[in-house]
Amino acid sequence: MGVLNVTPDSFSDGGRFTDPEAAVARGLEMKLEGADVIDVGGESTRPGALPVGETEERRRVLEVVAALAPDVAVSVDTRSAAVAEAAVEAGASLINDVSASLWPVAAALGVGWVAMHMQGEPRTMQLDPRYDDVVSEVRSFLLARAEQAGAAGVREVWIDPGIGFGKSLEHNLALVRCLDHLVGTGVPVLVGASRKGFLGALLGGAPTDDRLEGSLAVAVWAATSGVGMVRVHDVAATVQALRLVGDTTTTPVRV
Ligand code: HH2
Repeated sequence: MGVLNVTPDSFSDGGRFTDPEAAVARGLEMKLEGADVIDVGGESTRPGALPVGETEERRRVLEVVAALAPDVAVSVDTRSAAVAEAAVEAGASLINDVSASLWPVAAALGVGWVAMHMQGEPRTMQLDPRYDDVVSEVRSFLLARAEQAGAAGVREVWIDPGIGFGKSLEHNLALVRCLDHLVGTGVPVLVGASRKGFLGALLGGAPTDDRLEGSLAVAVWAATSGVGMVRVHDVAATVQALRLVGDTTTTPVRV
């Protein structure tokens, strides 16, 4: 899953793709690099981010979704039911939902749904995240949501531990280490660790654009743990790295 943020303020690619033409070109480029899905997002959910109004989010994403959808599978990264509905109408086939609440929309529209775990909300989630047992709490939450979605009739459900969403460095590392606990639920798992802050912290304060090696290491680790899809900025490099893993496991990992 290639990341395409059509926002002015995303933590990594913010401001680079606010021009729809540049966004569509980057989406098609990621397809050529080997991405299976392009994830179009119009609202940054980085720590401290404020919500974006629905009209503005629609303005940012719909044109880009409509332009890409004939050529490549598109997911819409949104917490808004109205934006999700409009994006599906424009051609998106997957709702990537960091609020893990939009399964009724996915069920009604007959599209896939990603349920991501987040503690709190973006503005305040990194202030003091706390868990008794982060791995089992995240696992139980996601499994319950996947069961609700399945019962509602959603036919393609993914679960995602939400790296960096209301999690300390230790929480992120525990979740990455124990991805097999999520895989063991039998629900397909998606992981988004690309260029995230915990890699910067581990890599001695490396800036966002200098976290490629860490991002690749997590993608390869995720694939060997049985994760089915990784959400990344650096598609070409990730596809190359995962080709090796794909040759040594039976299930190819999607990007
Ligand atoms: N992370 C981000 C956004 N959406 N969706 C899923 N399923 N999993 C993730 O880990 C995830 C996500 C945050 O990264 P990014 O989109 O690059 O930045 P921003 O939120 O600043 O736009």
